[in-house]
Amino acid sequence: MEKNAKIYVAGHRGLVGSAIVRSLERQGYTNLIYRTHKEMDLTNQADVFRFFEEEKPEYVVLAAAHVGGINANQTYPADFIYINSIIQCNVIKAAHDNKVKKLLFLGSSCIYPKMAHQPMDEDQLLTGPLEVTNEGYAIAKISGLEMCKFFKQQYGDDFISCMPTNLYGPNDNFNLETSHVLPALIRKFDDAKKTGAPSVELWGTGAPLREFLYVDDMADACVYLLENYSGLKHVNIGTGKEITIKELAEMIKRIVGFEGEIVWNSSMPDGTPRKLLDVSYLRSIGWKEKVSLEEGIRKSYEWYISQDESDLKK
Ligand code: GFB
Repeated sequence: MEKNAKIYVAGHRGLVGSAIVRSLERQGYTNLIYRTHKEMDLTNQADVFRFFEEEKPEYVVLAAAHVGGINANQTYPADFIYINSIIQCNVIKAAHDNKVKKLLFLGSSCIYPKMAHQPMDEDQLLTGPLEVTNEGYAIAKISGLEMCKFFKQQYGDDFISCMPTNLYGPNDNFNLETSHVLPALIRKFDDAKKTGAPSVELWGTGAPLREFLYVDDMADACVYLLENYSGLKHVNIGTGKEITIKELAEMIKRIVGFEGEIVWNSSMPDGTPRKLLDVSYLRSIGWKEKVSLEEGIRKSYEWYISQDESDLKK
């Protein structure tokens, strides 16, 4: 990928998109283009097709998606399946029609079968029933992965996909109704520390295991795949390490400095018991993460307290 190649990052203001912009700029890519949601509605096919015809990007990172944690996914499945399906159909088709050299599509580890053999290698996709709390999102994302594969098979488009584990870091979503667990816990413990609350309520039992990758490591892996990978199969991106939600909560509680109690609300869903990625393929092509969970949480908390409160809690 030439350093002056025209690279369109869809979703450039989100958790992953903003990290990919930082990574590309850090690695000397100077010709990045993006549009805010106000400037271009990715669910509007005419807008997307016009943008691609006018701008003719050479490379596309499709990091725009309608995302959320377990509660949002369970509550709004129609939104998750519709919005994500429309966005990816518009962008993938426009990329094909305008002869984009390469497109990277982002899946998510939660789209593997609920009871997939752990750790989950890439061949386990579509081998069993999905986790019900995020079925809408998962079906949309699976169809996006498959669409890239079929455009490669039928037309020879260099459209590749990756499958990231749970991500966190700067520009994360801290809204307690729609966020993922790690940012939710940073906010809950920070709020409780500030208000002197005696306890913090967390969801589920704390028993599920999750894998977490700092978003700047994820972004570096995406750029690495853009530069080095053109295979048919999606590539898992993760650390290969997992932690229980209870252990995660204790770690974030300590880093934030909250000294009260943790109360588990078991009326809230645990979701899938484990979703550990097998990252041996990514390792075999030479990539490994740099930021540990402890360091990543510290960086995320520092970013969180440096932000304007009102912006964070939309
Ligand atoms: O991160 P999370 O919302 O989604 O929840 P998933 C992970 C675990 O943390 C669940 C528990 O067992 C939650 O019950 N948890 C405890 C909490 N306290 C909280 C809290 O205050 N907020 C949240 N959000 N969780 C998502 C998928 O699954 O994984 C998405 O639903 C996406 O589609 C994402 O793919 C990566 O990890 O269970």
